[in-house]
Amino acid sequence: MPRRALALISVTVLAFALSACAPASKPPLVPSATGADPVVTVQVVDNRYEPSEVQIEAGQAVRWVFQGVMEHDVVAEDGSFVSELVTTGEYVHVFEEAGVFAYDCSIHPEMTGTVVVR
Ligand SMILES: [Cu+2]
Repeated sequence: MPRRALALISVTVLAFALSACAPASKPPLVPSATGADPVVTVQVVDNRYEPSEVQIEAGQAVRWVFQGVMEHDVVAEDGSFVSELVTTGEYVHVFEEAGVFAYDCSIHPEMTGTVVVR
């Protein structure tokens, strides 16, 4: 096989591998909590979480309200809360245990936030 053909195949395989791994890196969706009464609200705008850090007590809930022109989501580092990519609506999660929970937007890595549960 000519060397140029081999190079072309290598590039094609590499491009496919890269495109295939991007969506797979997002953990499975965790449904928004229903019936919870959130104590804090985080605005999701282009391109940040406002405020980027919130503090709550164990058993309390956080609400994220999506307001960006672009799609964003909320993806916990540990996969414990994962929203859909949306431009409107809200997502609620109840934090049952104390800890520090880091999250980001799956398509805007510069968007980062933290929920501190005491
Ligand atoms: Cu985003």
